[in-house]
Amino acid sequence: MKMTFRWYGSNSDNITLKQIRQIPGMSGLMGVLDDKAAGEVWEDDEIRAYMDEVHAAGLACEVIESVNIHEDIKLGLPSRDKYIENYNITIRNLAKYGVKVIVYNFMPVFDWLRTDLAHVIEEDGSNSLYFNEKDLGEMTPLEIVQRTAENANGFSLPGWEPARLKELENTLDAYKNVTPDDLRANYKYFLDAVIPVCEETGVRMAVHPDDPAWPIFGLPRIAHTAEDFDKIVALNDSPANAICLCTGSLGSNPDNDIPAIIRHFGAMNRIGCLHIRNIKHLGYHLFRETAHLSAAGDLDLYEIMKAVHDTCPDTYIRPDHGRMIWDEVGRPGYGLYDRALGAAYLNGLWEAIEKSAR
Ligand code: DNO
Repeated sequence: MKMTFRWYGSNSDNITLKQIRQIPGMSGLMGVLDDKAAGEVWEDDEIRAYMDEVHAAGLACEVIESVNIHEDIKLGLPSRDKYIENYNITIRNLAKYGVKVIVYNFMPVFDWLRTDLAHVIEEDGSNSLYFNEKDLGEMTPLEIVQRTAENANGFSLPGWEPARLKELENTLDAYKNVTPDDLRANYKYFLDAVIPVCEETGVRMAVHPDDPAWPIFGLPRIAHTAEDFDKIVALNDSPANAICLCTGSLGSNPDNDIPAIIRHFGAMNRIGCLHIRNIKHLGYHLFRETAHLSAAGDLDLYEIMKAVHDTCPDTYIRPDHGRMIWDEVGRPGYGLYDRALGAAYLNGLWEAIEKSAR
């Protein structure tokens, strides 16, 4: 297992590489070029600048996140071929700098969605990301976008790039007649075009689950259950067509048995990497994010790490979203302290699992 940390680049993150390097057991990053719009080529020199900085800090970066898919690809428009060509150039460019896994998602319009980015947890005064579907009922998609941007402490949020969301109403409209099967067909077209480039360059595509794990705003969503992922891996039968198994996203639906899902896809060699966090279910389509500790939420992190150990022990993981603690002000979900505690905890579980397996 390689422990990694998401870092947004020195222009966009208030956390330094030195701080990340000092977290025990940290091997590298899940990196991102934070200012790239969906559909744009990630240029060679931009990637080199990011990697040079990361390597100089003594960290690796073999996973890159949020190489976002242009909506025209998801919608299956004729213009998709141009964006797919750009995507393939980006894959080749990333591979040149040692990238082995690209995390992306195939969610229409919205990436992850929350109704509160700083919900106070009464027991200890920390705060975390929170979702209550009832609160959505009163908000239009445009309002939720505005509110999310306003509450982000001035930071950009992955998946909420202003350029992409500017055209929101038109985009929502374009999805009106797109069924889940249409979306899957467009997805297959995309995979069939990029997976050969991945195979040639030694890169794996790792799709992030829908977050939360159900359809929102009436949009088609096709990546939130084990059955969905069975269909996805069958769309293109290559190990390069893999999953970024995000425990918190899938875990937002209590019916998803996360350790079983990891074992299933791990045994098939279809897990490219994992995002690991815990959540607490508070009601129907209502949850908040918690500390990583099993006892803090409803997911069993020991069973999750054991499933990783047993089926995909060489994979990359990162502590996903943390709470805001110790008066930290930062990017919602992506502060330093609670994610560092999460890494330490996951490393502790890993050491115990490894030693007891000997
Ligand atoms: C949210 C992240 C996601 C993820 C993208 C990949 O916090 O986990 O934004 O990186 O879905 O495209």
